[in-house]
Amino acid sequence: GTSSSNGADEAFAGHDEEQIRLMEERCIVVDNDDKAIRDGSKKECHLMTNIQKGLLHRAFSVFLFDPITGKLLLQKRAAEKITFPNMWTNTCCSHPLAIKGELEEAQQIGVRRAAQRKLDHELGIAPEQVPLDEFQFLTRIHYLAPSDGLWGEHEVDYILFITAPVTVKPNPNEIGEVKWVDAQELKALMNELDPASFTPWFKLIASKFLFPWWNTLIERKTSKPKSETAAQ
Ligand code: DMA
Ligand code: MN
Repeated sequence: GTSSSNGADEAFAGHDEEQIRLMEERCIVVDNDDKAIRDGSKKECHLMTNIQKGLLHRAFSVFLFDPITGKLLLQKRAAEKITFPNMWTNTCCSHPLAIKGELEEAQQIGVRRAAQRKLDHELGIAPEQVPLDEFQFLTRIHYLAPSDGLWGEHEVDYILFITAPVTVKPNPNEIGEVKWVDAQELKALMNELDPASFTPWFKLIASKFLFPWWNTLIERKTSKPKSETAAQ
């Protein structure tokens, strides 16, 4: 509302109240070596004026696969999102928060906790369906991407894969649509739609890493006994 401090802020003009509220979350500001420096609001971290001065924060990108079909769950970001609205992207992205449990770095535990929290918030996936030790950490990527001029991303992004049977109930404030795709279906979708229909980080990950990793996942599933596949 107009009485809140955010309501008077012209950076938020025309945006969704709930998404404005979420801009108060405390992200983890990091240096180029991903060393935590301090906390910073989600708003501060995503304004291009700050990003242009070098402000960088920690994030994660989850790719969730169905254990039976091997398909990847995609989401189309809701129209309500302040950054990158209406774009197709990987299963779930967000930020570990500057709170005790999510600042913890051993075995990427803080990032895993944040991933579990946001899979529930965005997709209604129960935390028990995505146990923390089931997330496979692939790598971290450092990237910068403007959204609309005012807003953008500049992150150290932890890429997490997980293969798990899940029940999905999307939160309409976060997600417009979901879709399960195999690798061929994803390639067809990426050829068919305008490149601007996909988030920049998803295109980056899809062009550099996704397909070979996805193949490895399928090979592991089809060529190893279950006991070995389950081992990390
Ligand atoms: C931010 O995702 C993280 C990456 C890797 C782009 P997001 O904009 O979906 O974050 P949130 O869901 O917290 O708004
Ligand atoms: Mn971010």
